[in-house]
Amino acid sequence: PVQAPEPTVDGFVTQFLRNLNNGRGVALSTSTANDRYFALAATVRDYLMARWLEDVRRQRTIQSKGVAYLSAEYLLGRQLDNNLLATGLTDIADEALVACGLDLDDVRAMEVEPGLGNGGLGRLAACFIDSLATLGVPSVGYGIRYEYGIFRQTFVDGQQVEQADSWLALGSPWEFPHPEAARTVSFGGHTETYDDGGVTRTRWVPAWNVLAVPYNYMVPGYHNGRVNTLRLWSAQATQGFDLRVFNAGDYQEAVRAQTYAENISKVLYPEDSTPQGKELRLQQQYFFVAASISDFVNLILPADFDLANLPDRVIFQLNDTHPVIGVPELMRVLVDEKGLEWDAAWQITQQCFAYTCHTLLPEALEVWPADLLGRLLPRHLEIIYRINDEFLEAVRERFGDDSERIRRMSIVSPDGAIRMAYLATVAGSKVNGVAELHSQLLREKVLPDFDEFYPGKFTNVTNGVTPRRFVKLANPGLSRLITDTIGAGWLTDLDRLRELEEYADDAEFRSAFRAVKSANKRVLARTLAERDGLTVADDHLLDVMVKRLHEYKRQTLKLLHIITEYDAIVSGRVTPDQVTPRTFVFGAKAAPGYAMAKRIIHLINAVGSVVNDDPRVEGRLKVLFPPNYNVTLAERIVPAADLSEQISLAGKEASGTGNMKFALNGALTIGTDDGANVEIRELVGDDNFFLFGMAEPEVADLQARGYHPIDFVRADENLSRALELISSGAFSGGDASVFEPVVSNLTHHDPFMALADYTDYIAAQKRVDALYADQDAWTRAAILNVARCGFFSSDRSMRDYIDRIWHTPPIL
Ligand code: DL6
Repeated sequence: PVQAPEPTVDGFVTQFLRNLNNGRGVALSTSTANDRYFALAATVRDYLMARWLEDVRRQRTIQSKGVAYLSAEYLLGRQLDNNLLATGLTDIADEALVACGLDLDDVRAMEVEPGLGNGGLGRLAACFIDSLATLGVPSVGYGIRYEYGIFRQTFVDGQQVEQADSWLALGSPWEFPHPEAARTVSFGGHTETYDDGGVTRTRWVPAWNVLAVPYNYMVPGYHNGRVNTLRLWSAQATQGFDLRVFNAGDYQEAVRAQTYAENISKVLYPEDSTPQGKELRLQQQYFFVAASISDFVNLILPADFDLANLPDRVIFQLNDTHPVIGVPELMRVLVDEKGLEWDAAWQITQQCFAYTCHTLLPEALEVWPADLLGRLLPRHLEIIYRINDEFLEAVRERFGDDSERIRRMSIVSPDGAIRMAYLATVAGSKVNGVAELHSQLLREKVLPDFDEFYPGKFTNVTNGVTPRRFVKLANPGLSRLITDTIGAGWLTDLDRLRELEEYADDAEFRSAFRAVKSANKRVLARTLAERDGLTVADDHLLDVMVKRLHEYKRQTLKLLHIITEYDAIVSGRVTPDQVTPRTFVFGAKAAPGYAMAKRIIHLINAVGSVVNDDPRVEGRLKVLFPPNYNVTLAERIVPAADLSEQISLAGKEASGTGNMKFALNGALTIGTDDGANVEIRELVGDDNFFLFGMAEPEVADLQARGYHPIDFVRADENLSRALELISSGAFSGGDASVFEPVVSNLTHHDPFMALADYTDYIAAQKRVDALYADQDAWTRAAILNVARCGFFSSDRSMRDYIDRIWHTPPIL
């Protein structure tokens, strides 16, 4: 075992300089900022290394049950500060750099965040692995090391332009490649039967292979000396290139196979994208899942391990449908490779998987055309068919020959596609949704037949966020105030925030709390000025909507509110001083293939330009839309926000996790009864939450009665005026055609009923204004939000998974 360097300023300086000299091959005087960042990261790694090696060793020796978290996305955010925090080295590093004549801020700015996720689902995975390490639960996060993460967003004339995110251009100091532990992953070909000593068996004869090379990342627990592993797979061709073809001068052909293979981990798949990417997406999914299962079964388990005991050793958690192809893969490994009988293998498989669903949108539940699956993974398709046959047989035994039910429950849809959520539900020991309401709707509306068939299989685990990153790192001022008030220890026991309740009426605490918020606004102002040249007024109510751009999340509803406020002033119906000064902040990326979402981004920017340039609303209304919203920017925006916009149509947002981050940082929520908003409101109390809009049953009812958005336009003059302003070309230089599709979609279809909720939303915004006018009352409500939201720690989520699904105790 290695010895960790001395945890002193001198020890740190020595190690840092050693890493600069020996690791980067430069002297301090000739080093670049990037050299220093790499040397600093290496130094932090050196402090973690002994613990990591010890944890890996211990987990292998004890062989207790652990979690293999299978996720196609990990939206990690920057690592340096998180790892310094976990090791308790932040102050030492700060002083050490000063001793070297350097500034930690300058070095920290060099880090490029690995954007290996699209949004909430990937960020949740990152929070979960942080909490698992902090709880000391043996676990490995498995995923893909995309060479290009989520695209970098820029705006050209207000429209989104995507650029490749080459986050690895300068390398990453946090990863440890292990080509010697590469796994071979196969594709294509056919299956055949053969005689195995009198038993007829099936084998897969694949057509092509790729290598999956693991890159390990440390996942340190907070102040507990534990370090888990995140293992991301990178695709490599089995053969670099064909020398014969190369020598014959056909250079392109010589590397064709290599390019094809390496495309698999080239780029993070943007959801809602084009069908052309579909095959590649399935390749990605199988690639990382097959490599991970092989890694666990062939490398982590001892050679003499009795696979009948696999459920005592691992639970593969399926993070959404993306890794569900792991179910037939484990069956294939157990039956074809390890020689187990089908029934025994199926028993094991059913205990080794659990499935988390993250959506209620039918289009987000993946289905794979059988011909595509059969072409790429012929053996897996056979296995899925057999699982389905046996499952439907069991359904028939229970319910008789109810052909309608059989059709509804079949893993294979009537048009021959494989429904991955159904496969996961049949195979999983448990199925969970991600908030109470979501889990309920999942049982009642998405998978009701399965709920009936498998009593007790469905459960809920409400999402959470890590307080280390999203309170301590993002909001040092608030963290200090909390610790000064209730003492240390709350960061790993977030329920203790309750102790703050009694300070909600304490004038001194309230003023300190307000001072923190103001300071955070100034930090955000500096960040946005440097990053995007934007200015933020510090006396405005900061009204924030940051999340993926999707119609169900209803950024258009927010826009209609802004336009209404703007219209009221410029039409003279109110005087500017009757309007609460507000800065509206948006952050959102639209999937590149999602035309309506991109048009809405264009409209936000267009409204922003007009509002921001109009002297009649100066000092009253401002719209900011910094491009390329990511975790790093979230860490600045969230602590500065006063108002958190969580305004999806009820029944559409599975949970939301942004809503939790804002509440924990003292923003008040304006929101619908959707996802985890419901639980936030229950906890913080109705007086400290601005509820509006239809609840899910009302939505269903309106849908059933027939929704005509135009009725709502006719009924509310403010709404018709706002829409008319867009239609008139007021935000598009007089050209009415530019945003006509948005208006026409809203007034004729409005699939997410923004117009139906508009009037109530505006009324709720008036309540926001009224409360904000009373700063004491507002601050009190903000404090109570912080005090009552400890439930939303991802540590609690992990405990719930452990109790309800995994049964994996921490190892001490
Ligand atoms: O569970 C994490 C996160 C939830 O908080 C969001 O509500 C949900 O939209 C998101 N789901 C996805 C999956 N696909 N879709 N849509 O990203 O998961």
